[in-house]
Amino acid sequence: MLHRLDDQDLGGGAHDHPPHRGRAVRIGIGGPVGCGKTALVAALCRALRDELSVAVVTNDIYTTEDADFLRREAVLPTERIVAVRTGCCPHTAIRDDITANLDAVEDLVDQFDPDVVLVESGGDNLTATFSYGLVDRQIFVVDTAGGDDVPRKGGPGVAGADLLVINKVDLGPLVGADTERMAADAERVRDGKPTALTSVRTQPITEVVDWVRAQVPVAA
Ligand SMILES: Nc1nc2c(ncn2[C@@H]2O[C@H](COP(=O)(O)OP(=O)(O)OP(=O)(O)O)[C@@H](O)[C@H]2O)c(=O)[nH]1
Ligand SMILES: [Mg+2]
Repeated sequence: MLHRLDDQDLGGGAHDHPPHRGRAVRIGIGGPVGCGKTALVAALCRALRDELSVAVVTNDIYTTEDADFLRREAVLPTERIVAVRTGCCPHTAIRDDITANLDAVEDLVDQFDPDVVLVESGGDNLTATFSYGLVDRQIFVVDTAGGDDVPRKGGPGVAGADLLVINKVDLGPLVGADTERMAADAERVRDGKPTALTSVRTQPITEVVDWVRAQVPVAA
């Protein structure tokens, strides 16, 4: 089925949904397969867990690998990390039929009353975006290895996400990606919304941590 852009819940769609239960700010993290979403979630948990109450929902199609990784890395207590097995296209579970994700988020909200819930989407294509019925804000992640023309091509994730993260900057020179151009192209399509360049594996992600903190009323 083809979606019109305004069906995809980006661009102020938050106002069309009833308020969420609990005080938690729900932040969706989407982007193509392997761009570094789980690595970003791990880094955010490590950076914020001592000052904020954090919980995580992960999405995988067939496995619980991302949740297993986060638990193995002990980024949060085990019970604060919940896996949703979508069994279908990742974008369906975050945009069209959000029930399983909504249940997972609300269970965490009821149990822990967290300040922030991070919802990692399964890796998907450039058109995958979250319903604002599920999240309050969304981060879209792309990486230099996925091609430096990706930001120029735009699309709802790149253009509409509340924060765009261009990750794996450390790999830019190795794959011939011009990171500066990626950032400039992103700026052109993002209408003033922020973009962060990161190398989650090798550098602190201060800009992203500050952005998340700014979304959380108790931390701002
Ligand atoms: N060099 C480099 N590697 C990275 C960086 N961020 C993540 N990686 C690596 O990229 C691979 C994929 O990272 P993940 O965090 O699993 O990516 P993902 O987007 O969660 O993947 P899916 O959930 O399968 O879509 C892992 O081997 C990470 O260690 C980075 O900034 N630089
Ligand atoms: Mg992942």
